[in-house]
This record gives sequence, structure tokens and C-alpha cells, in this order.
Amino acid sequence: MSDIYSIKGVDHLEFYVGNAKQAAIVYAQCFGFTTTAYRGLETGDRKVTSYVLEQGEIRFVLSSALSPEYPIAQSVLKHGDTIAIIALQVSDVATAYQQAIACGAIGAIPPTDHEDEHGVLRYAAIRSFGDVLVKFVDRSNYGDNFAPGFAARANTPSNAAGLKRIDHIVGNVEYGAMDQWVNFFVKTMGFDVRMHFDDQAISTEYSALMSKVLENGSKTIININEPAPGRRKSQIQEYLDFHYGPGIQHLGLATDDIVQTVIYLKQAGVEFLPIPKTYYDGLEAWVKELEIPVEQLAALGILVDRDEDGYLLQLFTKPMGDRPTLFFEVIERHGSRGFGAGNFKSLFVALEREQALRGNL
Ligand code: TYF
Ligand code: FE
Repeated sequence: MSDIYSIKGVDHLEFYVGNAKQAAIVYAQCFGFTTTAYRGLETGDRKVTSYVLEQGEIRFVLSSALSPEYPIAQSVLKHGDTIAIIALQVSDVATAYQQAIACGAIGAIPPTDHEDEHGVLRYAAIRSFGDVLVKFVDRSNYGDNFAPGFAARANTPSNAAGLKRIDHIVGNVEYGAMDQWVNFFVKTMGFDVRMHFDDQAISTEYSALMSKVLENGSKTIININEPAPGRRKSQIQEYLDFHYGPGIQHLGLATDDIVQTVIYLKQAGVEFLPIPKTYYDGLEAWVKELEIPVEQLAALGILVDRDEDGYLLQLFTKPMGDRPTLFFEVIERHGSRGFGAGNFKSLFVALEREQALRGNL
């Protein structure tokens, strides 16, 4: 299946934000990204301002509107700052688009060739859950620039926080809609379902969720969550209530040195979900064999999990904006291809403590 679609990986994620200039400062100063391209009034764009930020293989585009009727302004009004576009690199945009449409996807941008002095950038987009678009991008005939209309910023890309690549992208959809959207990615883009977590695996005393993991040949991973009924409001429902509909909940960002990454991020002011000290008292013996002492894991609030393939280290930021919607996960994998199922309970208890502080449990 995935061969026909030949998704090569994530090209970038585009955020629609209220103030791209300030968001760019946060991703640069706090998360260690470098601004590599820009469009706005100075480049002749009178509708949109965008900053392209890069670190390792990760590319974020932060866009804001210069007038209220523009779709980005509408998005910000409804969702607050959000990830609006998942852009995937494909080898054949027209085929990817036509296959998706033939399989029931709704078109957003038909296959388009955008030409400038750097060459031809080819793209198209389809709608997915909520207001999120999936964009297909082919930059194989386009030069060393982000896109037409963007001016390169003379910056040597840094890798300041050690963030290397997008490990996984997670979407939240409404109760009862998970399978529909999982099937959408399977049918329209050739993803395979790799794992699922039901509400038994992911429940606390109060609330629950269900989750399925999608993967394609290029190892692009998209997880879809839906709220499950529980005694209190699911964290997924809190997201849906504040995002005003489905959307992207978190990105797992991979590092090869989670200790250095977390030291950098914390020092720069990034706030992480507090993990109770009891989590570290209860760790199994295998954790003592790791290169990182348990005391250091505890001091930084790093979670550990393992399965038959290996282990992983992970931790989660608090929400990035005013609304309890988008957050980030930092993850270092050593063989494990899981998502930290062994941490779900502790993690969700920690998330619910924050949810309660917001009056939303
Ligand atoms: O991506 C995952 O599956 C893990 C665990 O609301 C997770 O990061 C799942 C749901 C959620 C928060 C974290
Ligand atoms: Fe995750």
C-alpha cells in the first residue's frame, strides 16, 4: 500500500498563530530552533507573515494573518494557536492527491506547480480531522529555499537543544470518531495500523481515552486519540472543548541526548509536567542499569519505559499556549517502538492534576 503513495516523511508542520514574530522567538530562544526563512511585508507579502524554523530534521512554519478576514485569522479566533497543516514529502503529488480523492478525501488545494527562480515546488492538500490539512509536497525540482515568496535568512542552522526529528504526530478527534479517522489515513494515504490502546490500557480513576498508532513505509507516525467515557472529563475532551474541535494534540520530538535537551529547555524556561517523586521510588531494577542515574532522571522529571524491543525515555511539556491544547513530548528511543504505555497511568494522573487546577476535570 504505502509504496503507491510513497510518503517520504514529514516536510514541515505549519502552525497558525496570533503573532508569528513572538512565536518564532519562543521556538528559537526556548526550544533552540533557528529561523531559516521569512515572508511578510518586507518580502512583499501583504496577507501573511511566516517564519520558518529548523532544528535537526525538524521544520516548523509559524504563520499569522495581517487582516481579519484571512483564513489564518479565522483559525486563530476559533482554535487559538494550533498546528494547521501536516506537510508530507511525496515523490508524486498528483498521484498522492488523486488517490486520496478517489478514496474519499476532500480536496483543499488541487495539485499546483509554484515556480520561481529556485525551480518548481509542487504541492496539493486534502482535508483531514478538524480543520487540519494534509499537504503533499515535492521539492525535488526546487532549490535551496523553503518556498516561493520566502526569503532565506542568513543563519547557520543550529542544533542548540539537540532536537533531531519528529518522532510522532498525535491528533485528538471526537468520541466515536477514532476509527473513521484511522481508516481515513489507511485508505487515503496507505498508512498501516501498528498498535492500539483501549480505554482499559489508558484509564485512571477518573478518565479515559483510546488511541491507535498509524505508520507508513517511511516511518511517519500519526496517532489518533478519542475520549472514552469515565467518571470525569477525559483529557481529550478538555482539548476538544478548548480547541473547538479536533486537532493536533502533541508532537513527539526525538533527541539522542534527553538529559542535555531537557537541561537546555528548562534553563530556557520551558515548563514540563511535574512528576511526583513516588514515580522514581517505584521504578524497576532495570532502570538502575541505564547510563543515567535514577537521581538525575528524578531531578529532570524524565519518565522511562521498556518493552520487548528496548527502552525509551520521555517527558511532556505543559500546554504551549493559554488554552490547554497543544503540547510537546521529548523522547529518546533505545530500541523501543512504543509510546511509553508503562507510563500512561502516572502521566495521565499528572495531566489530570493540571486539568483539575484549570477547573476542567
Ligand atoms: O503519543 C503517545 O501515545 C504518548 C502517550 O493524551 C500519550 O505520548 C497519549 C495520549 C495523551 C498524552 C500522552
Ligand atoms: Fe506521544
